[in-house]
Amino acid sequence: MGRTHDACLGILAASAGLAAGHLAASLVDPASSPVVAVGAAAIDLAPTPVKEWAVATFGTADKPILLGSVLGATLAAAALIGLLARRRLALATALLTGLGLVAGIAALGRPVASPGDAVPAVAALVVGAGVLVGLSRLTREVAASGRTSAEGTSAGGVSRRTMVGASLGVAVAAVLAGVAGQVRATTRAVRDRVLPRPTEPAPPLPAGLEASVPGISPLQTPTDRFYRVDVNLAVPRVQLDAWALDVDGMVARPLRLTFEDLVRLPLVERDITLTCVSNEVGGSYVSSGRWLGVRVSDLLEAAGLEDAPDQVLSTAVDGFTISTPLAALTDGRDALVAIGLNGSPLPDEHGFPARLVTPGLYGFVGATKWLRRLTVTTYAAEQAYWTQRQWATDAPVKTSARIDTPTPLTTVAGGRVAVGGVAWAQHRGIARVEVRVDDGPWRTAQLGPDIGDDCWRQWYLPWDATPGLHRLAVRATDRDGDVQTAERATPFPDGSSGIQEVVVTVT
Ligand SMILES: Nc1nc2c(c(=O)[nH]1)N[C@H]1C(S)=C(S)[C@@H](COP(=O)(O)O)O[C@H]1N2
Ligand SMILES: [Mo]
Repeated sequence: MGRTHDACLGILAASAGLAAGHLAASLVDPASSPVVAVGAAAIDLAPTPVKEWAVATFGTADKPILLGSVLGATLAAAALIGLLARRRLALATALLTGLGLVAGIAALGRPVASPGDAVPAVAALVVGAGVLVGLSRLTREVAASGRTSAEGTSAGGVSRRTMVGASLGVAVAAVLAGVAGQVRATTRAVRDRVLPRPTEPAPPLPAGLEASVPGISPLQTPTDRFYRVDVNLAVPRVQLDAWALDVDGMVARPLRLTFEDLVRLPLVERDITLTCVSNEVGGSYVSSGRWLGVRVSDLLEAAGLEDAPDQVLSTAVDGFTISTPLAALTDGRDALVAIGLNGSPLPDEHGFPARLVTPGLYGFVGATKWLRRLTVTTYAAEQAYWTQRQWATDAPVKTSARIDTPTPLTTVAGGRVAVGGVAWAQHRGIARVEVRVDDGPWRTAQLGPDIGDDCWRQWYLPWDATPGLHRLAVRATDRDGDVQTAERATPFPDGSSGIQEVVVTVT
């Protein structure tokens, strides 16, 4: 039994520990699972440029890649610990304890951690160290009996079999614990999910252009295709009976509303497009949905504003914060505490049980998921997560258009080709979309049904395509008359301004 055996032993011990920790975390808080907690701490500590680089380079794969890296680094360290264990078991155990400590500190260092969140790290440590010490002893016994069997006894074979059996047992138990933890962490009782009827329903959706222009984004994004952006490695799973929404800060009457209280208030249904400021030109971080919720202005009115607040700081169940200009919540637009999306309760990924949706603002300043608290305050007094990272405090959505079809770098048959996509200028509305082929003139596209200024607009242009390589460009104009330009003005990171160009080959 050589170095490979020793390294595997370390890896097995760490895997068993991580699996035990994952299972324990599913009972307390999935976000305190060792790998998840360390990954989240890494996101938190990473300088903003690193975060932006990761999102730009890996896109939505950034989370699996981060978790994979943390797991890989842990197992690599575990292999080294395994190599040490044969001669210096005490040192190896101490190093393994160090890994457990890192996980524990990461879990407890989160903005909303309770002492119980240390349990997964402790479980990981106890199981990992137990397996390391146990298997190391076995290894020594096998080696010793191997020497005696060479001198004539037959005990060595039995011991070796015991070793293999014990390792397999640990491996199977680890897989079972890991899977059980994952299943527990991602399921929640269905009875939590009850959606009340709107007091003010939205009219039925008109038929969108998706029926006639293949490839164009549907007027309403199906919930399972709605883009997802957040800093969470583990999706918070909120238990309804332990949840309430607080409205506090500079108010005359602080409110605490349970889900039952919330759904008894007037509920409106609105079609609103949500966009991420990190959406690249032509990117997919934009979606439209039919939201059901309570107007934020109703809540603020019930609480009664006092003094001179200028922002509402919203806090999620995990302590993440977003600040929204008070003006955007009280100027008459339909900013909502939403509890439903497309006729169903919010999916966990999109903020169950309640989230903020602010028409016209990028998600990072107006769309807090897993909402727990609305604090009426000032920018001078409180800074939100992204504000602390030097992002803008106010971020109105830029007028933008996207070409959905034809897709970039594809080959299309010559003749009549439908160029189509969506355009959005939430809360200002789209007045015009224009398409340019190569260096030709800007030609006005047909617009799809208008379902309000807060929702995107489908558009299409029939194009007589001639053989060769062509460049298609699109730009939108909002109802304020602002034309989308090629410049990517950046008052905050990235910014989805700039026009999209798509290159296609026509045969
Ligand atoms: N709690 C919480 N809410 C959040 C975020 C987050 O990281 N945590 N990200 C925001 C950002 S940057 C965007 S663009 C939107 C995305 O909402 P969606 O994932 O439902 O599309 O959620 C916002 N709300
Ligand atoms: Mo975002």
